[in-house]
Amino acid sequence: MVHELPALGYDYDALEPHIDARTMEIHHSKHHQAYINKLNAALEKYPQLQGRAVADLLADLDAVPEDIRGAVRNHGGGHWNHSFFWPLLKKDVDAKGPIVEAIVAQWGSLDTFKKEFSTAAATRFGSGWAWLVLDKEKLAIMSTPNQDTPISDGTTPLLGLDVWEHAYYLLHQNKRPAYIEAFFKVINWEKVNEHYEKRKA
Ligand code: MN3
Repeated sequence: MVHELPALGYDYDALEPHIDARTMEIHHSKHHQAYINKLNAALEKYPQLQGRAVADLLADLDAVPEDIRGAVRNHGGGHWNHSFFWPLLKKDVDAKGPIVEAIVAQWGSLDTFKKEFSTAAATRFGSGWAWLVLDKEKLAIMSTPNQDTPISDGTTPLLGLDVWEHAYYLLHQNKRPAYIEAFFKVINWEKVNEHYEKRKA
């Protein structure tokens, strides 16, 4: 057992009513755990890779042995993405700080950014993620399919939104836009600022 489920850092009901406790519990304790179990199973054959940070493996997937490359991409990606996602969620955090200033400088307003990010999240066909990334010092909105992660493209994720149905179906059923709207009420801008400042430093 190499990789382990990180603690959520808050209670399952901490994001109510925007994201419900049952969804958080299943998402964290079942879905995220499953990615970790399958990643660990794939790495069993390659003990030399077991001590490597999953971010390092994802940043250079071509260096991962071919027979487990897909598993590392999917389950390692799932582990990394969810570990990145949980701390991005917190209620009642004001949208302010250097990242918000940079967003306004680039998109003209936070509202315009929200619209474009929401479109990226809503139009990702099937399962995947929407992202705010730093791409060569420039902010960009992108989305990835499945559990693919911006790290594999060489960009630095600052904010991410899981748009797999398992992230919202219990509360919002098929209404992904309602979940995206709820997400904007629980963005932990302090954490997004942290990612941005760390990258700039
Ligand atoms: Mn998920």
